[in-house]
Amino acid sequence: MKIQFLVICFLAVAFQSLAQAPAANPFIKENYNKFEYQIPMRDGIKLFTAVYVPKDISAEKKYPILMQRTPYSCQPYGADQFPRRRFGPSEFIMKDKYVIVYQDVRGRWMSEGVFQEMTPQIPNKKSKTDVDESTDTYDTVDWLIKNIPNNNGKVGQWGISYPGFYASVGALSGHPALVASSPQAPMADLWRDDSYHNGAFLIPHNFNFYPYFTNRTDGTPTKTPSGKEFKYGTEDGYEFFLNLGPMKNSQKTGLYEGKDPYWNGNLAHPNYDQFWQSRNILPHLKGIKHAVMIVGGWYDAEDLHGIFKTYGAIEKQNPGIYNILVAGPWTHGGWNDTGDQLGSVNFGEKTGPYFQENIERKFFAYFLKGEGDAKFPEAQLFETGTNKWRSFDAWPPKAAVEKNLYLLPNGKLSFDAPTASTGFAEFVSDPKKPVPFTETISLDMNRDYMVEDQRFAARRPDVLVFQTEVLDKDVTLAGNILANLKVSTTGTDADWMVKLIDVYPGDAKDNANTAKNEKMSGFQQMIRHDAFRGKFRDDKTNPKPFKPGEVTNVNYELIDILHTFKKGHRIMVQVQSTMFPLYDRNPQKFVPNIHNASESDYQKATHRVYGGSLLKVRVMD
Ligand code: PG9
Repeated sequence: MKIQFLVICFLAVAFQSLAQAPAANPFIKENYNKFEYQIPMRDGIKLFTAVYVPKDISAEKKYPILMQRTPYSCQPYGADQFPRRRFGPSEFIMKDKYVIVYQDVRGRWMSEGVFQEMTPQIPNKKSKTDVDESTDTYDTVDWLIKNIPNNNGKVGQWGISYPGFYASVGALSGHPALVASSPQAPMADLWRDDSYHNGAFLIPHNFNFYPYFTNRTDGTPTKTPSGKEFKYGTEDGYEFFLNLGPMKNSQKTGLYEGKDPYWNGNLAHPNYDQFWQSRNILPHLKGIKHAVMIVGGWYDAEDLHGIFKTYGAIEKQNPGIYNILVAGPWTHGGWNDTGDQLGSVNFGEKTGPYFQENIERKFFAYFLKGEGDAKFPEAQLFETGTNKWRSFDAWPPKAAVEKNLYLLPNGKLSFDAPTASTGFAEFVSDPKKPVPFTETISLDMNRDYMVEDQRFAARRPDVLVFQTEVLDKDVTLAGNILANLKVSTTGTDADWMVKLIDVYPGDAKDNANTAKNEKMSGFQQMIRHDAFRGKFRDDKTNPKPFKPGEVTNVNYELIDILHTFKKGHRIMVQVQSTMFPLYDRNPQKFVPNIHNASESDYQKATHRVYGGSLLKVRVMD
């Protein structure tokens, strides 16, 4: 009896585990075979690589290789385990069939070695031990070409976010078989992308991210995710992070007990020092000899800077190569979704599938299979406001004319220069009651804050509002925006956030996506914003205090847009000094490292924005 009971238990457990095993995507199982390799790099470190090969590959029917290098794992592990959902850049490409390759980058998951945050590129390598992501890419491509039977000798790479960075730096490998790279929402310089925005630290974005990087702090390859379960005790990020205070207190939360080199690496480097400078990939993006397609979204809350600066650096540093830009109304990686709306804003069509089928699919088919053509415009961008795709032969467009939008002390915003740049607008900034960055109650950096109605902020006394008269014609802005502020503070440090906003008319109608608690009537849609920590105004590496009361220039860039403010709308600019908890608070008293500030350092301050402050914008006729 006992044995029967045991057999029944065993079968029950076996069945249950099979029943729980996620069902693999049948197309993948029916059309691809899977292999797993540990590929040796030139310094002997082996990188785990999963290879999915079309079953019908043969000497007569060769396929190219399409690769992603990632810190986020090659799951599911096991040659008999297949992804539940699609794999590769899109379902279209999966079904067109390629040899699809995923690789755990050095030091992550099942690969050997030690992970480095955005591995610093070694410009002049002297020995086999001088390895970086470009050499790991070269060695991987070389091995794949030589060891995957019946590949057609061509390799492409793609990736979003961190994988986007690996695609950018992989393009420097110089391997002749690498003929197409698509860095998508790539990180370029963490001090402007995911970690800081001009010195202001992104709290929830990083606080919630780095626990996923702690499954390898002992260095041994693992298939096991880091089991960090963190009890916030609330769903309200504004409350949680206000109570947490300066980031040094993260060490007391039990989440970062001082062991995490990546989170602590961020906190140890609040200035643009060698740690960040050595990780900025942009100056290295030269000598690329193959096709590149940069992809990104106007509403990318993580690597917006990386998208346009990677495209621009490659364009400038590799004259004449095939380097194109695609930007849509997408959040971070949003081109993998329908891309037809964000928050209460509707874009009128499914821009994600359009991109996947008509741009990305054709890009790889041409360069890897020789199918179709590569007659793509230099820049294919979705113009928001009018909701239409536009093509340009250069980005930013040559036809755009630089104009000034003047912030006038009476709350007006005008393209007409004031007769005298006099007066000021002022507000009291209290770090104990910072301006929220969103009305959504969340512990995260919720994606739709990038287009959220800003009336909740406009009505606060610590947010300055400047707006044009009602527009009598459409105004299209294309390219980046340069904020030239003349400011003062009664403190010795201050943050400045500039927000560019499209103000809808009172008779604007709701759309299918308008949230039930929102109205498009008078909607103040955020179009672009960015933050600047004032201590870095003259030197990002050596910060300096403000002189209380002294009129001081704070000049910085807001990243590219292509947006039409339609006739009947207004253009609005809001200026504030807190945007919490998106960014950490500035004590408004100069301290060497704000993450180590004491509660007593945080002080109210009165800030002023003086006449003569303006935004330099590019206007399309
Ligand atoms: N760009 C994302 C990220 C990188 C580093 C810190 C936080 C987020 C990402 O790779 O998803």
